[in-house]
Amino acid sequence: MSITDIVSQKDIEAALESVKAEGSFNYKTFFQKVGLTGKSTGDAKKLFEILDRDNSGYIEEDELSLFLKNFKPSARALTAAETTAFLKAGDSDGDGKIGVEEFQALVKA
Ligand SMILES: [Ca+2]
Repeated sequence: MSITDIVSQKDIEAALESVKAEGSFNYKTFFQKVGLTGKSTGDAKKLFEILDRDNSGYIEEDELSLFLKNFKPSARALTAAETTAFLKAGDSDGDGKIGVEEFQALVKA
């Protein structure tokens, strides 16, 4: 499974360009730009599996900080503040990590 099976290379480039500056990452805007908003739960699950690098069944904080690198290896890591905000937005049950259903809800929103 490759990220470009889910979203287009062109949209990835444009979305990454828009979050180049540290502190500029907002998951909602990014999901929109990269074409994820409104994707099916199946596509959201595929992306979740890419983001869950250690296959633990959850996206933990360290994996979340590397979020942009899944779209392009040379992309920057998220700052601590960006990672925390992203985690808070997705972690609706408050266990400190994002499960697949929580992630699907984020993509749908
Ligand atoms: Ca994980």
